[in-house]
Amino acid sequence: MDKNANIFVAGHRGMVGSALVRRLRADGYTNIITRTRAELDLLDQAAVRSFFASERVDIVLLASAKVGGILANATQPADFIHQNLAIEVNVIHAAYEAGVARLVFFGSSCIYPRACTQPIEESYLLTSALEATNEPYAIAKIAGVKLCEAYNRQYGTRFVALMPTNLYGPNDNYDLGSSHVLPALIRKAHEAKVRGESSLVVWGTGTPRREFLHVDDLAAATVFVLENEVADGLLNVGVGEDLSIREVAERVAVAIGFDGQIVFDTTKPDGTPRKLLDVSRLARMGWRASIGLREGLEATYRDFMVRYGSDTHSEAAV
Ligand code: GFB
Repeated sequence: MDKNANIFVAGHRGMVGSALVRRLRADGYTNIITRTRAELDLLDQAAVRSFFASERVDIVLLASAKVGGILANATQPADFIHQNLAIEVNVIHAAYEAGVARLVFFGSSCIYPRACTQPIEESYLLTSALEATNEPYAIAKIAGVKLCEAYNRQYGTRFVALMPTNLYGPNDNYDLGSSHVLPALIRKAHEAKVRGESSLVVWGTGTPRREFLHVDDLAAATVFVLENEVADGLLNVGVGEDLSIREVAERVAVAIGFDGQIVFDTTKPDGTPRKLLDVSRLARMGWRASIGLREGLEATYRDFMVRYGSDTHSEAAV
């Protein structure tokens, strides 16, 4: 991949987008194009077409999305399906019209059926029903996968859909109403520790299992796919092992130094029982994740402390 390629990172301020920019800069890519939401509203089709008509873009990394944890998905289904569909349709079509050579679309492991065989292979897509708590989001992301495949087939584009498992890392969302499990537990364990509370409340039964990929590993996988001209439509990106939510809470408590009791709030949903990705396709091409959960957790907590450590005593903090 030409180090002078013009690379548009859509969603550069988010956890995935900022990790992509960090990695590209570290690897010597200097022509990185970014736009804030105020500068370019990806929900506005005319604005997106005008952007691609005025900017020379060689590669698009489509990390912009409406994302959130199990509660956000359950309470904002229309926003999740509308915004994600609009963003991907606008950007993928405008990229094709502008003759963009490569595009990477980012989905999520929730696109796969709730009850499929584990670990989940890419071929299991659309083989049975989705998890109800995030079906609107999953449908939108499945549409993104199909958009890439359809444009590749009809127009000869080389658009790739990467499906990461649950992500965590620097610049994550720590709002307890909309965040994913790992940042939520980091914040809750930190606040319980600094407030001297005796218990850490974990949602659900603690029995669901989740796989966690550090966002810097996703950025590394993305550059690997681009530099190795990988043209496959759909690729899982994960670490190949999972653990229960109870185990995650215990690991977080150790990393933060909280030694109180872990209690489970079973009035909250468990969501998908398990969604461990089969990572062998990308492994056969030569890429594997390298950031372990212990190391990743400690680094993420350090990032949390830099950003919020002094003022998480109020809900307004994040
Ligand atoms: O990460 P999470 O919100 O989403 O929840 P999913 C994962 C599991 O952690 C669920 C439990 O079983 C939650 O009940 N959990 C325990 C918590 N404590 C907490 C907490 O304080 N906050 C949160 N958020 N969860 C998401 C999809 O599913 O996976 C997204 O909704 C996306 O669309 C993402 O696909 C990757 O892992 O269940």
